[in-house]
Amino acid sequence: MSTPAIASLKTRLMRIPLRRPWGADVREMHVVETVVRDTAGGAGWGFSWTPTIGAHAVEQLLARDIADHARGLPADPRIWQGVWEHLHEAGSGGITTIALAGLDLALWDLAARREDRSVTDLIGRAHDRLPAYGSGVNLHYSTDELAAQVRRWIDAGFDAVKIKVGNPDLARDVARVEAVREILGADRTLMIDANQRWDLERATTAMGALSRFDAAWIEEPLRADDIAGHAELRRRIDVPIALGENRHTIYQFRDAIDAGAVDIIQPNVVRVGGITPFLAIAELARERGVRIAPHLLPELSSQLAFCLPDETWVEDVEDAGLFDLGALAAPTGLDIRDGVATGGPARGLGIRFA
Ligand code: SMN
Ligand code: MG
Repeated sequence: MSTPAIASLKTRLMRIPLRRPWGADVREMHVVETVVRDTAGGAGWGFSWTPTIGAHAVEQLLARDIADHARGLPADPRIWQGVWEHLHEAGSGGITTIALAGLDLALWDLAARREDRSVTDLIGRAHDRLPAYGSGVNLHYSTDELAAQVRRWIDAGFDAVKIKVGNPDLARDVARVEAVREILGADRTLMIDANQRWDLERATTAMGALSRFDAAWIEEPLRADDIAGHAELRRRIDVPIALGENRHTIYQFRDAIDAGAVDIIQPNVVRVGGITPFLAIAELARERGVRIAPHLLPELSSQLAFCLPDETWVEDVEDAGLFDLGALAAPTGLDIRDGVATGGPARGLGIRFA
């Protein structure tokens, strides 16, 4: 039986208030729900996501350029490359790939539900349980608030946490990381994330001051675009470098890896354009022997992390799960408890917005 064609692609832009703001100006995030219907009466649900910038542009790309191009094509995720090439003059990645994820996720949901199984089982499950880490967008927290957050994670059973660094005053970073390491003890894992706030010299100095706290990785120490800078920093410091939440194509990941800029790549499944490119990037990581740790979106990323050959972390940003924020009609089945991620949907991606 041949694959039915795409009959329609519908979008719905949603604003989701954050219970725990990610900064003075980041009090909400945006989701564009996508629904693909095929000519055989099947339907698939997906979404695009962007915290602050570009949600309307993403919805317009989906509702016009992507929907117009996709109508009549097979309702099959393998159309990804052709749609990406079609969008390319508007940029190889960024808004284009964020939008394209909305189509790709809906097509994966549809493909899995056609076979009455989960996307994880359709791809091929390798793990039933994975370690999760508690993650906080907490640079703007007082040190007391930060300490309280770390204690909440320990009480919830997490053995690994990630906090922000990159304060204008390096002494403040040192004091905060020291306080957090003290609370964690020597045996729990600590990751630090600078969200691109340093330049090469500043990063070198900062990591000199922070190296004694035994971070498992320093994330986005420099502008994500500065691959040569990351490669030079990686020669200078011993702490592994993680990046990728702001890389949008497999070419950008390949170039970062081949330049020696990164130890752990962190593709965000939506920002790279969906599950199809995410899996290709994961295969690249395996070929090149670099670690991969999916960025954010635990309800979705965990479904893919369960399919990766090597065990990796699931990132659980405090109070930022789509279900916890009231955005979903029903839970996805993902369970994060005692620092371990298990479960997931029985069919498709299981992500339906309220
Ligand atoms: C992050 C990025 C975007 C939204 C929330 C949190 C952060 C992370 O950089 O790595 O978790
Ligand atoms: Mg980050």
